[in-house]
Formats: sequence, structure tokens, C-alpha cells
Amino acid sequence: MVQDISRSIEACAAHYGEDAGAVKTYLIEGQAKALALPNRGELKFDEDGNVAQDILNAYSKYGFYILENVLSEEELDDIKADLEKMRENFPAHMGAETDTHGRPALGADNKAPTLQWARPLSDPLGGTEIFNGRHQVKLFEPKAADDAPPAVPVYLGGSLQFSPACLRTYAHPALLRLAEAINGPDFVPFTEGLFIKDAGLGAAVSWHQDGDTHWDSPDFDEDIHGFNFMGQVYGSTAVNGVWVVPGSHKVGRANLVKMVEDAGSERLPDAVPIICNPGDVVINSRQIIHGSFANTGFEPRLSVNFGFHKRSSVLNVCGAGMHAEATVMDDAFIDTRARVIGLAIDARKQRFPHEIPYSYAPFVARQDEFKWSAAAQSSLKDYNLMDLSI
Ligand SMILES: O=C(O)CCC(=O)C(=O)O
Repeated sequence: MVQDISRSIEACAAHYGEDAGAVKTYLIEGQAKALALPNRGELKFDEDGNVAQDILNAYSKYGFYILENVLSEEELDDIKADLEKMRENFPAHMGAETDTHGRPALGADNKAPTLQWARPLSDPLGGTEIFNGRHQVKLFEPKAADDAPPAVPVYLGGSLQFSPACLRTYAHPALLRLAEAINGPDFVPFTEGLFIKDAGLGAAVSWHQDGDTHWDSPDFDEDIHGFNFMGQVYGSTAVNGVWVVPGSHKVGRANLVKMVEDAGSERLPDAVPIICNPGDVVINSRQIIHGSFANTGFEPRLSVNFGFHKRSSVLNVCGAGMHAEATVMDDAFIDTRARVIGLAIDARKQRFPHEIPYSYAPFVARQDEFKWSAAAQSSLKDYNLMDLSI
């Protein structure tokens, strides 16, 4: 069962003037194509405890897979409660040092990037040089309602320092077993953040591929730039969700300008939306062509993002410096940044004591060193200055 978003499809199409009919058809056909793909289901394991091969095969073929019902109601409620608390503490407006209660705002004294804002329904990255120009085209920017605020929060970087619930989700044992199946037992962190797409306000993220450093590597393969998990708190739809071009993670860097020119519009004909219910988690190759349109619909989306790399993709490599200063990532650097995995495993163990915790191979002899507490949570401040982006 997927959410009925017919009202949002109508509302979205109405923004596009003479293209309204084409937009409506694109959304409806995209939705049907997405639901027909054989890349969704429960995260299953075989008798030996290995991730079901059909999941790995479908992920490899399409570059994304929808893992259904991974996050329990209880876990989702924890995330929503944290989110509410964080939002109460967001800067009162873009650039404010305090929240609406006059308290120091979340992230106000952080050195690392935290909350990012954009004009409602805009495409802040498309056609710019930000992130090494990977968002090559500017998407259509629908007009927001007259009473919309001038700027809305769109992305919270370094989310694990602000939300114990997100930290616990980061150590979800089934997800980490999948990370291990794809990236090996010594997998390493990438980056973590929340994509916030409020109904009628959320900004677009133009078509792009995430990888930066390894496109011309002699060892290039479909997994070299890692993947993102995207946990869906409210679900994700053709109107508010990420769209992807299935299979495009295998073929190298795409010329998106040409693809849009050839398509005659920003509506890439081979793209499909990632459709999820609350609690589903998407695994998405960072190399897949993906993006999301402005959220002109009535349903909000909140994606809890966190990714992992193969160790060989980052070890002694100079990072892309996407989220902080680029640096050569040696063993000690990776080990320090991976501490968040150890802490997350303990945080989860304390909250869900009946679950079998994930055993992270690099810390197998040291896991007892990692003890989550309120003080340990505070020690994560600015942890994302250690940037493993590639
Ligand atoms: O969630 C979104 O809208 C965009 C996500 C994205 O582009 C990414 O994770 O790279």
C-alpha cells in the first residue's frame, strides 16, 4: 500500500503552467514504473546470516533498493521526538544566533556546517559551482505561497551530534550487516544529515551524482563511491521524494546538461521516484543520477541519511572536502572518525537491550571502550569536521 498523493500531484502540476499536463503524466507514470521494479522488500538474511542474494543483485542492477519496514514505530517515534526538540531550537530565522525562545540556537557555535537554509521551493544548488559543480542544471523553481517565510531549513549536517535517536538508527544491526555485505567488514563512515522537505516549502536538489574523486580511477566500479541509507520518517512520494535513473551508477560520470537537453525538459524520461512508507530505508548508490523536485505537495518528507564507504576507497586518499577541509585520510583519521560507530552501537544497545547488537570488526576488541552517555553525546560536537567525502 502506498500513500494516495493524487491531491499533491494536481497541486504540483498546477505550478508548471503550460507543462502542467506533462508534469502530471510524468509523476503518475513515474510512480507506476517505480512500483513495477523488483527492488523493494523486507531486509532478509539467509540461514547463514548473509543478506539475501536477491537484494544484493537488485541493488547492483538498479543502484537502489527499498528496504521495507526497517524502522519500528518505537524508533520512528524517537526520531520524531528528537526532531521536534531540534526544530524548537533551530535559529529563529536564517542567520539568527538564537531560537524563537531566545536560547542559543542549535549549531550556532559549531565550527562545522550544520543547518542549511533555502528560499522555499527554490533549487539552491542547480547550475552553481557549489560541491564542485555536480548539480549541473537548474531545476524549475515554483512560486511559494505569499505567506511562506523567506527561507526554510533544508538540510541538517552532522545530525548524529544533535539527535541520540538518529545516532541509534546509525547502528541499526540489519543495516550495518548490509553495509558489511557491500563494503566489507572494515567499512568506514561517510557523512550523516537530515534532508528536510516540508510540505509546500521544501527546496529542490537538482539532478546529480554524489561521487567526486574516483571517476577516473583504474579501479572504478559501481561501489567505489559508497552508498547512502535514507531512512524515511513520513514516507516518500513522487512529489516530495528523490528520483533516480536506475542503473546509472554503473556507467561513470553523466553529462546532465546534455541529458536534459535531449529530454527537452528537466523531466528525465528514464527516472523514477523512490516511493516509501514511513519506516522504510532506501539504500542508494552515491553514483546513481538522482535529485528531488521542490515539494509542492501536501506531504512532508524527512530523510535520515547516513552513508558508508569501502575502506579502500578512502585510505590514504585526499578527500573531496565537500563538508570540511579536504585532507589525506590515513588509518588514524579513519579510526577517530569511526568512533561514532562504536558509540552508536552502545547507544542502541542501551535503548534496545533485547536486540543483538552489530559487531563492527575494526572495534571488535575495543567495543567496550565506547560507552554512550549524555556526556559522550556532547563529545560529538563538530565530529563532522572530519570529512570522509570522496
Ligand atoms: O533527499 C534529497 O532530496 C536529496 C538527497 C541527495 O541528493 C543526496 O543524498 O545526495
